[in-house]
Amino acid sequence: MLYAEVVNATEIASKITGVEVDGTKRTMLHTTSRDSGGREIMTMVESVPLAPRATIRIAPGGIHGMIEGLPATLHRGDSVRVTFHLATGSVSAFARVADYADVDSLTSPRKR
Ligand SMILES: [Cu+2]
Repeated sequence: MLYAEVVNATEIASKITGVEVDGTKRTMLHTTSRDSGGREIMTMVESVPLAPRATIRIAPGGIHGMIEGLPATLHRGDSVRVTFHLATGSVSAFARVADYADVDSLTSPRKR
């Protein structure tokens, strides 16, 4: 899974049209919702709108990056380059590799 916070620091509307994680096969954007039985279901999304000055949280229970083909060479604490493809260009950043046990503490909303 890929979790992140994407900030549009501009006055121009954009959208996230894809995401790539270096060394992996592919990453899809999914949303999370619940079916009538309360089970979590994931649906692929083509793009995520990014309004001017908006912050999108790619976090557990919501939009997330579903990574396929994660190499065994990646370990907890490593950094991996992530590239977001936007309607207005591409942006890269480094993401930290974490265990599932760390996810809650790493993705809880930041105190401001
Ligand atoms: Cu998913």
